[in-house]
Parts: sequence; C-alpha cells; structure tokens
Amino acid sequence: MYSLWIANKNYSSWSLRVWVLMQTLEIPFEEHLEQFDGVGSTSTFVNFSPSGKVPCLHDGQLRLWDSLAITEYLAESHPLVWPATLEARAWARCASAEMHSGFSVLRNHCPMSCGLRVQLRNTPKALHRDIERIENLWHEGHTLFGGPYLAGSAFTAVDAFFAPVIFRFQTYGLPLSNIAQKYVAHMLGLPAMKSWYNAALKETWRETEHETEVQALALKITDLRKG
Ligand SMILES: N[C@@H](CCC(=O)N[C@@H](CS)C(=O)NCC(=O)O)C(=O)O
Repeated sequence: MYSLWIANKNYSSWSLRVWVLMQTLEIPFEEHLEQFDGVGSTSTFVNFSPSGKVPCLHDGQLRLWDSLAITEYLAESHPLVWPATLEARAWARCASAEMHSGFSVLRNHCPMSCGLRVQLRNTPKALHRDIERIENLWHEGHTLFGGPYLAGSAFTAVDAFFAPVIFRFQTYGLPLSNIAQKYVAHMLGLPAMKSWYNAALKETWRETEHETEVQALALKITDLRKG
C-alpha cells in the first residue's frame, strides 16, 4: 500500500493536491501527517522526504517528493488520474503544469489557511492578472469539455491541482465570475474536499510563520478553526 506524507491540512496546499486526488479516485493509501515545525521544517521532513518537503509518496522503497511527479507516477498504474481523451488529457496536463510552475503572486499573496475568512489589505494588479488567468482557464476547460469538472464529467488530476485555489478563493473572498463561482461551489461539495476542510478546522496547533504571513497580508474576519 502507498504511504502519503503530508503536513497540516489547514496550511499545506501542495499536500492537498495529491491527497484529494488519491481520495477521490479511491486509490488506497496510509496517511502520515507531520506538523510544520517552523522555519526548519526541512530538518525533520528530511526523515521521510528527500527534499524536506511534502507531499512525499512512499511506494515500497521508492520515495516520490513532488506533487506533479507523484501524479504522473500514479497515472502509470491508475488510468483515471488523467482524462480519457487525448485532447482533454493534453489540456489537463498544460493547465496542471501552468498551476505547478506559475501563479506565484496568488500563491504568495494569498497563502492557504482553510479555516480563515479574511480581507486582503491590498490587491496588487499582478494578483488580478493571476485570478483572471485562472478564470479564463476554468472557462476554457468548461467550454471545451462540458464540465462540471475542468476537463469534463469526471474529476481528474487537473481539478486536484486547482484544489488549493478553491480554498484560497474561499478564505480571501475574491470576486469571481459566475462560471468560476459555480466551479468553486462544486469543488467545495466534493466529499474529499469536505473531509480535508473538516479535518483542517479541527486542527488545534498553529504555526507562527504561516499565521504571521496571513496577518501581514490581510485583516481577519473570522477564524473557524477549533482552539
Ligand atoms: N514542488 C513541490 C513543493 C512542495 C512544497 O513546497 N511543500 C511545502 C508544504 S505545502 C513544504 O513542504 N514546506 C516545508 C519547508 O519548506 O520546510 C511539490 O509540488 O510537491
């Protein structure tokens, strides 16, 4: 059986991608959740992940330490990871790769913190550009493949890659087009997304670095987390 190493569900956006993918496609795995321990997470995370980062998938002696590489590895034995048709598969791979290597302004300006509802102190133009590009991608996916998921009627890896953006949009209350709002609502209703979110709300530990990062960027409206 696979073992998946992840970090705090409230904060760990990269962990969420692989976790939600495996849960939704019913690929069995054993979950290992390690808390972020501040600036030096790497010092303890190297015990199970060669890069000192999560997610890290263990399959026997194999260690896979990057969400995109893990996704491609899983796709070799689980055909439902990517869409069934060549066109949808190619589009899904492009959109996932763009998410994997881009959108740094959204990533840096709106760090994931599932349980918070906040209002940004300022919204730079570059953030609007990232949001607009995401909305265009989502519109394109729905137009080309008919929805309700990004590459058609089935949940695939491309939805998993945008899963952290769903929680970011919820936390920061960013204004979205109707199609984007509909997709966000659909994703928030996915059993695996609900299960991750509920677990995130139950986490009582806080990591100072993540907390101060959000505080510097936004005004807190509500904290729905326990404790
Ligand atoms: N490219 C990696 C990035 C993974 C990553 O940055 N993970 C963060 C958590 S969400 C991490 O492990 N941070 C710990 C640290 O930097 O010490 C992936 O796709 O998996």
